[in-house]
Order: sequence, then C-alpha cells, then structure tokens
Amino acid sequence: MALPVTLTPDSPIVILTGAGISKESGLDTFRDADGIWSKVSIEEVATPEAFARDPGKVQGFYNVRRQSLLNPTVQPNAAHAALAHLETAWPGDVLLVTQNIDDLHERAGSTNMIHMHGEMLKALCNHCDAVSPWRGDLSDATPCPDCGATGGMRPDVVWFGEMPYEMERIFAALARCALFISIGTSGNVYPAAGFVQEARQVAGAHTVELNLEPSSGVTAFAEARHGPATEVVPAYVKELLALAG
Ligand code: BJW
Repeated sequence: MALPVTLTPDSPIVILTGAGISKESGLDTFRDADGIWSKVSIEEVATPEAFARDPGKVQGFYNVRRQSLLNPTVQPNAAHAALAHLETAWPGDVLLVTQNIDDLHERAGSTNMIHMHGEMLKALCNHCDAVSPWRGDLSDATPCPDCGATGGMRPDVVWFGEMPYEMERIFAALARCALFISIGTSGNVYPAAGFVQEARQVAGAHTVELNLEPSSGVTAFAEARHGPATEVVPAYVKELLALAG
C-alpha cells in the first residue's frame, strides 16, 4: 500500500514497540503460545503484590531474564537497526516508545526513546527511590548503593497496577504526530494499547501496524503489514526514507 500523501519528510513520527521486535534476537514474547505468560502467571511475578508476598520468586524471575539478555548471543536485529537508522535519516522528529525492558534499541543506536515499562538493566530501591544501573542478580540481601538499606531493591520495571514512565511526554508526542507505527505488540496492555486511538483521533495521524500476525486491535489501524519484524520493519523504513528523498 502507498504511503499517505499527507505525510511529508518533516512529519513527526511516533513508534511503539513490543516484545515481538526482540523475538528474532532470542528473547521471549509474553502472550504467544510459547511466551512467558504460558510458563508463569502475571499474578506470581508481575504485580507489586507478588513482590510484597514473595520477593525471592520475583527476583529469581528477573535474575534469569537479566542473564538471558546479557548472553552474547542476544543482539539487536535488522528491525532494531532499521528504526535507529530512521531516527537519524528522517528529517522530522522520531520518538521511539518501547514497552520492552531489554536494551536492544539502544544497542542498535536509537537515542530519542522512552522505556515506558522500565529497564531490566536498572534497579530501583523501594526505600529511597534511587535508580541504579544493574547487571548482576538482585536478592533480599542486596544493599541499595545509595541508602545502604536491604530488602527494598527491585528491578526498575513497571508491573500491573503501576504507572508507566513518561506518560505526559508520550501523550504530547501522540497529540502532534503525523504517523504512528506499532510494531510487535499484541495490543493487550493499556495504556500502550490505546495509543493508536490517541494518534488517530487527537492528531489525525496515519496509523500502521507491523506485526507477525494481525493483533487483537488491528481494526483500529488504517494500514497493516504482517510478517517477521526483521523483514517488514526494514522494508517499511525503506519506503519512508524514499519519501524523504
Ligand atoms: C512478532 C514476532 C516477530 C511475535 N515479528 N511480531 C481493564 C481495561 C483497561 C485497562 C486495564 C483494565 N484492568 C487493568 C488495566 C490496566 C492494566 C492493563 O492493561 N491490563 C490488561 C491486562 C487489561 N495496565 C496497567 O496496569 C499498566 N498501568 C496502568 O494502566 O497505569 C494507570 C494508567 C492509566 C492511564 C494512563 C496511564 C496510566 C501497567 C502495565 C504494565 C505491564 N507490564 C509488563 C511487564 C513489565 C516487565 C517485564 O517485561 O517483565 O509489560 S506485562 C508485559 O506485557 C510487558 C510488556 O511490555 C507488555 C506488553 O506485551 P507485548 O509487548 O505486547 O508482548 P505480547 O507477547 O503480548 O505480544 C507480542 C506480539 O509480537 C504478538 O502480537 C506476536 O504476534 C508478535 N510477534 N514474533 C513481529 N518475529
């Protein structure tokens, strides 16, 4: 499908990514048949109540995922690279909002980005709210590097019932974007699942879904292209950059 004529090379773009973009880098998605939530329940590991009830279990879940992310076989793929290239080559603003807590977008070179669900390679102290870079394991005995207290260190990630990061900045960008692209997300989790309506209704943006298969919210998008992220994302970016000349 052709790109809309209303899109000009200085049009602001907002991109939302989800777990599907990192699947071909070797990281699991959540809701696919072999996904994370098929092995462990949200209520056990992804709520503040779960952490209060059994911090060791939650720490263990994230310790394993942190070490998987740090495995040298896990590297950014062609979709991450294409988005980093778009940010530098597109004359207008490109804001990348990721739901992912991995660091593959940064490793690919993206800089204007928001981790709305936090970052696996950071730890947050429940006692003093300090955020620290973190690559090792966390446990109840881990002291906070800032306040020294133990028992409060948790991964700096956003669990169900918690407020995602930088919502004001995200909604401001959605309200003025001309193009909204959603990549590799099932559209099950709010507020991210509502961004397409915001971009369409408030900004009048063109909206595109790039996903392995139609997501549950596909009808909200003006355009959709389906296939592996490493194929559909570079192809779509190439079309956009041809428009920029
Ligand atoms: C490929 C591919 C390939 C595969 N190529 N594609 C009732 C109604 C509305 C809302 C609520 C409600 N009850 C409760 C809520 C709110 C709740 C919510 O949304 N619940 C739903 C279950 C209904 N949300 C919250 O609590 C959020 N906070 C909140 O709302 O605060 C209040 C607020 C209100 C208004 C404004 C602002 C704030 C917090 C949500 C926190 C989510 N946390 C998690 C865990 C984070 C840490 C971690 O990673 O462990 O975030 S849950 C998990 O889901 C993770 C993900 O970021 C998130 C989204 O998943 P994602 O990325 O979409 O992955 P999948 O697996 O679902 O989809 C992958 C897709 O990729 C699939 O479609 C595949 O087909 C595709 N794919 N291979 C391309 N190669």
